[in-house]
Amino acid sequence: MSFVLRTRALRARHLAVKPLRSGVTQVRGLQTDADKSSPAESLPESGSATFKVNLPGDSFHSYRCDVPDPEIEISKDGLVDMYHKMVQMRRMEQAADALYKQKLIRGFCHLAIGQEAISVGMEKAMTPDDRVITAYRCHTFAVMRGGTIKGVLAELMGRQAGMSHGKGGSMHIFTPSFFGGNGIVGAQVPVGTGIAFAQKYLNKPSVTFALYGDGASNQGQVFESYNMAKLWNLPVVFSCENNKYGMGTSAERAAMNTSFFTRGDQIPGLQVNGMDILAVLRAAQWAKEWTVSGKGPLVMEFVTYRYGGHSMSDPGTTYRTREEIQQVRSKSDAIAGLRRYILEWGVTDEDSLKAIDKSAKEEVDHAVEEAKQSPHPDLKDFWTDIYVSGRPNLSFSV
Ligand SMILES: Cc1ncc(C[n+]2csc(CCOP(=O)(O)OP(=O)(O)O)c2C)c(N)n1
Ligand SMILES: [Mg+2]
Repeated sequence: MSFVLRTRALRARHLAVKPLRSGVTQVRGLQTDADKSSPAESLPESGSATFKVNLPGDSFHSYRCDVPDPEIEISKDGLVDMYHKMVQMRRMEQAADALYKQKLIRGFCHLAIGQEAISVGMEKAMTPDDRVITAYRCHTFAVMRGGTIKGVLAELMGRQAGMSHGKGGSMHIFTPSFFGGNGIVGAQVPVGTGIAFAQKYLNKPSVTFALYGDGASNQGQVFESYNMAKLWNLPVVFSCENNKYGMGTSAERAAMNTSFFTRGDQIPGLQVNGMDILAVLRAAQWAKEWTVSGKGPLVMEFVTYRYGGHSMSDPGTTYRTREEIQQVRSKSDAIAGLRRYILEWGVTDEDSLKAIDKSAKEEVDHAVEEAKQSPHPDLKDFWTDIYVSGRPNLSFSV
């Protein structure tokens, strides 16, 4: 084929796989509404007593394994707690957006507005012994894993009160169970596999969730990690947040197989409605049971969406339409979905939810003010926290 013909053929193919501009690219057959679960029994009086909820059967798709039982036990307090956390996380990210526009945050800033159900829902299934490692869209995970809103915002602003004393930025935020915040696309996946290796080596009954994006899924080091994890049956859940885009490129244009949960070859996989927090929670519980019982790794795909651009420097509307974003917001927003569960199931009333919204705003406003008051690091501290001095203590804390 001549060069011209081949170029034309490639262009035709490229156009054929381009997502329709008129609507969101749907993941075949997976239910992505945020509010289609329903209680299987009447709700108890007590806030702490659990009751059963049925998830729609098509909240999950599986590969080389059975889907989890689409039933979950949750309490009224548990639902309200998750609502509070999701609202807090959205407010925190919105505050970061505003601080960036005020030039109080400089450099890169990647927000997870739209994806809150994943960090908040997963956390509910985890214990402090479990480990999490993510890419750069990490602020909400850092708070869920023991960080603070003030610590994240101050870190983004480069202040001493930041979780890395203002010297790391969003891609260098850690807690004892959260291993960052990593800027090199995909690089956290082999590191997460190594953490899971240590968990297995030390006989810990815990799991590592290694998060990465749909774009990162095409990285060679991700497949190398899959291979070693399956060879050694490590307790790692490769957790792909499929928000449909890697920077300005849709998953359809970047990946030969967009069913990310099937990409582990011998590793079983699960695709999950990442907009219904109850589906996320159920999937994370199931994945934890699977890995801790010694069955080896899993590849989990959370189907989600980011409302904003890739980072603050991307308006996010040149490679997708405003209607597409609006359609997801109005149909699948995770916070609106949980709000509807709480109100329709009679967990609490509208006024209580408004009070939670108000207190979440106040908590974040307060954190912003405190972070602003914190000074920048001293010049002398620029040379600390770089190497471990002397003989490092090699006892692991995984
Ligand atoms: C090794 C490497 N290649 C390229 C980049 C530039 N880059 C930053 S983010 C990104 C897209 C990643 O998309 P995805 O994995 O889907 O994550 P999302 O931003 O959607 O959360 C790219 C290509 C990078 N940081 N590292
Ligand atoms: Mg992505």
